[in-house]
Amino acid sequence: MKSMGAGSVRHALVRPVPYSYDRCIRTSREKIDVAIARRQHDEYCRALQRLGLSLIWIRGDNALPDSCFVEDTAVVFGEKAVICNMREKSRANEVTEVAKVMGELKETYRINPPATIDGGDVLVVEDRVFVGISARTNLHAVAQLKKILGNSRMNVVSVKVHRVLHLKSACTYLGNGVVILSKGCFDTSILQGLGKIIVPRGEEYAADCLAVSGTVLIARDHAETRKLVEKEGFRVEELEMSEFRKGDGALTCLSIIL
Ligand code: CIR
Repeated sequence: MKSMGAGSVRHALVRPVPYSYDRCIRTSREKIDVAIARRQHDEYCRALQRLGLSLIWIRGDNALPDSCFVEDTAVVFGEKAVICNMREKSRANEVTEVAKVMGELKETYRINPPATIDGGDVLVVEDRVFVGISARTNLHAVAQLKKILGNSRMNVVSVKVHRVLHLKSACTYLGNGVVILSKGCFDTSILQGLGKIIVPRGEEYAADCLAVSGTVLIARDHAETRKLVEKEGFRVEELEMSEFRKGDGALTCLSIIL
């Protein structure tokens, strides 16, 4: 097993699946079973704990159907946390509780209108920050992020996202200079110098996976992707994500790793 860049990772922010989750924003019409989603979330949280993360819970809120997708509310860069301005009206209030908790843990900054951004569009690879320009995230947000990170060594790069909701729906960082991605969703030349695992056709959903301390959590039933990730030296655990997939969410969306 490889040793990961994220060796000092210790906490994960998570938020319960609300009872209203079946009213979340989504493109699929498949029926969501909220009870199963809650069980899958429990399994997810247990996996994070097994991997050594201690959980910080944001108070659940049934008035916010998408609130379990906590990744979209804030992005952490070392000791700084940036609270997002979310474009979707039904999600905008998700940041209130997150900002309170984040304020206790980090030096917090805000993205302000006309900028809009979802955390799912921010892919951090060591000192590079790739920001997806998507239906949710605009160039004003990139400009504000650049200012916030201005005195750091982080380099912010924007990239247009196609066909998927967020940049991280199509690409995640596994550590040790390796990204995993699904082709055809953004200009991959931005990832120059990085090792790349390309998910096979039909397994695109597995490009949104979560690496914690050398283990990669991937969505169940993506056997080819699993083999490719293991071949790169990572340990893999599979999780059932059916109900989150129906809500256009995946593995990274359910936590913020600190
Ligand atoms: C939404 O459309 O906003 C949610 N139903 C799904 C958000 C998934 N978040 C993510 O990929 N970071």
